[in-house]
Amino acid sequence: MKVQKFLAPTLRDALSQIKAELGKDAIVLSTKQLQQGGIEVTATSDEAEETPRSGLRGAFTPAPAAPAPAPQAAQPSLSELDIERVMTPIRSELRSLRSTLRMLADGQLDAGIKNELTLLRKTITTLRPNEEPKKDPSQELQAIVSKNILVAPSQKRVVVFVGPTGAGKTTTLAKLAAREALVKGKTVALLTMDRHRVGGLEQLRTFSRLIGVPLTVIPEPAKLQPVLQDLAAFDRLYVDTAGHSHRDTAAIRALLPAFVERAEIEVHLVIPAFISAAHIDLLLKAYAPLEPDRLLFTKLDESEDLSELVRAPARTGKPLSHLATGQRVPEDAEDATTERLISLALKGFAPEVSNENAR
Ligand SMILES: Nc1nc2c(ncn2[C@@H]2O[C@H](COP(=O)(O)OP(=O)(O)OP(=O)(O)O)[C@@H](O)[C@H]2O)c(=O)[nH]1
Ligand SMILES: [Mg+2]
Repeated sequence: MKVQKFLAPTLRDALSQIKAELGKDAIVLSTKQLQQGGIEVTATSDEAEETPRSGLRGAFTPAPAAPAPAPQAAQPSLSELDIERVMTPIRSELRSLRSTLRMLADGQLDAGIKNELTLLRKTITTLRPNEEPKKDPSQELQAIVSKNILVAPSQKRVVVFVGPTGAGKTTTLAKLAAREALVKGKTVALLTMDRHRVGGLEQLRTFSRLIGVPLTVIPEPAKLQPVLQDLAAFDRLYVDTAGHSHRDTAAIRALLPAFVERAEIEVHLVIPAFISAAHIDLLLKAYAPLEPDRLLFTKLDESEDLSELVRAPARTGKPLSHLATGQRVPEDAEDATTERLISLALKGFAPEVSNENAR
């Protein structure tokens, strides 16, 4: 018996090969669809060895059955059987393709593709912050400026400074009082509600003597209003308070009795320019009960990033009144203007070069 395997791209080619090699009476024993493509056909030329199990008979002619050969017409042609064997995996492949096409038509695969896209989009979004080109800060700030009021001068007779400890309240108060009294020739008085800080009163007393204006100590917040009436003859009254961190909300609220009558009073929240935007927002929140009318930034000379000078008033809706740029009284204070804020936010603070240093 000669059993031989034939590899061919199609069954038709395989059968041609078998016919050429084993003759037209060859019997196909098995066929196998190959994964890499093509077909493997095992065939024999020995009709005596044929087994009935396969039902695979001679590829080209029916094999004669030993005892009583069945009539040829009653059996399917061998070629058909072979083709059927080959067709089974092809049919299953077609079925799978058909179901894939149906899924496509139903949009089920679409959902899969959508999920893939969503994942891709998420990945791209997480990458984007590093990839995005940086915005032009000047354009960004100009856009803020065009939509918001950033500055407003002091408009009321009584100016009260509140804010965190060491922000520069007392020093800035002295600068402004000196300017009003000495430069503008206004009648000015200093008042203080700060009874906490060691040396605080002495500090203010020194300033009042230097500027030549009276100082009144307010023993408790509720006493502010009557004193304001007593000092009705003065053009400007500057009121100092003790510093409180944003965490000390009780102490901040304790100042409320001073503000029962607000018509004459303007509250300025004094903030060191070097603190973060988040810290500024915490201060705004903590001091909200006192309803600050203005923000006042100090210590510009100690700060690197001054963009909050533009951003904070836009974000909070509270305009800036003044800026403090150093320790010198009264020189290191100025009125806030929009142009100055943009310049400071973009270029930072540049201290004046004194003649002494220049030499
Ligand atoms: N570099 C710089 N220092 C400043 C500025 N303003 C105030 N200071 C200094 O900051 C320190 C604290 O200033 P004060 O005016 O006492 O601050 P305060 O807010 O009254 O402080 P408390 O009363 O303790 O809450 C002092 O040494 C000031 O000279 C400023 O604009 N720039
Ligand atoms: Mg003080």
